[in-house]
Amino acid sequence: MNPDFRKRLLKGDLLTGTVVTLPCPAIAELLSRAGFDWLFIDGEHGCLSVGDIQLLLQAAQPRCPCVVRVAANQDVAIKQALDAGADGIIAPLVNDADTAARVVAWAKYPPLGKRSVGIARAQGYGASFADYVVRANADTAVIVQVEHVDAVANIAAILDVSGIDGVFIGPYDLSASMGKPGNIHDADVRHLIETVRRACLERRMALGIFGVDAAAVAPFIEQGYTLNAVGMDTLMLDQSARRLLSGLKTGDHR
Ligand code: 3PY
Ligand code: MG
Repeated sequence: MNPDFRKRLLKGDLLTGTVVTLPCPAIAELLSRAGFDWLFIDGEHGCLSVGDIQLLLQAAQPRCPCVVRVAANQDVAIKQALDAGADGIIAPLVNDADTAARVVAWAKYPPLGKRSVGIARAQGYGASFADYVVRANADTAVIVQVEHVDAVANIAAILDVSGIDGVFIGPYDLSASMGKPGNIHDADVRHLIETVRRACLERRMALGIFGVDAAAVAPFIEQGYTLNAVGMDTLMLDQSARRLLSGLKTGDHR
């Protein structure tokens, strides 16, 4: 586990990551060398088993901190990601304070929470167990996704939950919850995103967002978003493959 990630998150450092969805360790390794501050390992929408997630973590760490977006807000997904060695978790669709409190509890050992104690990769398969158990609560980042109209309505109560280190806006699910799936530039969607930004900045809560490319994320960085994920392994591969081929066909390579 990389103790710096949570510290940098809380300090408000600009942390630019990218999303890994493919169960291929070489891709995580390659992206970990590209200069990103963190990798967003997508256990929710990526085709990743717990075993795949561990292989991605092994390929990218300790070069690059990795945060796992868990498949669902339940204790099993959270403890498996952390036991595999994630530097933090991102919990999807955290729509109210009770859910946020449960996520924190499942991610932190007692007395702060209720995380169950295992012996796995995070604990050095036993060799660094004692050290890990002492450090884990301080070094594990807990990030909640605000990506539903209900979450925006409950934003103050969610931010009041102790133990949340950051908020990550999911613009796509947020737009879907408003009956406008994918319409992330819609004025009403933008209005709710701005509501979340103000609430987070008022409380000095680290805030981030996902965007498919630099143009999508850059305006948010200017507005104080520090924990951002730009692009995705699949998009990068698809776009560069198409660009390569069309450059050859049209002569744009010259
Ligand atoms: C969303 O836009 O819904 C996301 O979860 C992005 O990560
Ligand atoms: Mg989402």
